Amino acid sequence: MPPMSVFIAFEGIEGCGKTTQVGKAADYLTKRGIPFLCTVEPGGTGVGEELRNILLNKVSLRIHQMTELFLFAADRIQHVEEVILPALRSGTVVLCDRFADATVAYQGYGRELDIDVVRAVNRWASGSATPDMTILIDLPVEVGLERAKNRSVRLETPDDRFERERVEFHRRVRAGYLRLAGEEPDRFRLIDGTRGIDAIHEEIRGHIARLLAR
Ligand code: Z5A
Repeated sequence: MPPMSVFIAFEGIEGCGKTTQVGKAADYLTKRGIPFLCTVEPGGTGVGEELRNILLNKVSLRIHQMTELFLFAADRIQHVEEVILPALRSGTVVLCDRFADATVAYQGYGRELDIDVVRAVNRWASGSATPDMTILIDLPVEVGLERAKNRSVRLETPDDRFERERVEFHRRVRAGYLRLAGEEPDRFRLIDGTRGIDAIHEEIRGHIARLLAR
């Protein structure tokens, strides 16, 4: 198999099933013998892990919305430079659980920051890294939050800063994502996330196979 520098991002609201589908996509690439890397934002680097802890778990910290925007940007700069670009340069498929569209959806539409400012910060933080394909797993907010809630109960983990947000916040995020997908139909693949895990994977696998065949 020749080296493949392909960047695929997975996006969607809380509990949409991204992480599950990144795992299934990784299994598929393993079976095909294609070198890949799974990574995540926030996180994906040592610095990113520290930032993730602040951004998600420090629920008692009052984080200004612009501070939040720049912390996600800082995480992305480190991630792009340390992980994503080196992997792409070495001919590896990168599967990334959230990337820059999450900042537009959450900080732009969710927090209602100026979209032009968010996009400018994003351009600067992402540098030359742009996903070749973005898988957007869409489903009603109530379904995603219910899944996330059940998982928290099962794993006995406390809600993070985003899980504590009101349902209206998550509705704005979902609408923002759908708007982004409408603006860039060539890059986005809109997936109905209300179906079973295997049906969703089959559709995503088809998109990945077609992208790799190009
Ligand atoms: N954030 C931001 O604000 N700005 C940014 O720029 C970036 C991120 C990059 C990261 O949290 C938070 O950071 C995120 C946005 C913000 N917060 N929110 N909301 P995270 O990484 O901890 O969590 P997440 O990214 O939101 O993902 P998640 O909650 O872990 O969910 P998921 O990855 O979409 O879903 P999952 O873990 O694959 O599945 C959730 C549960 O549903 C699990 O029990 C599965 O077994 C189950 N599941 C999955 N698929 C199905 C189907 N098809 N049917 C039934 N059940 C399913």
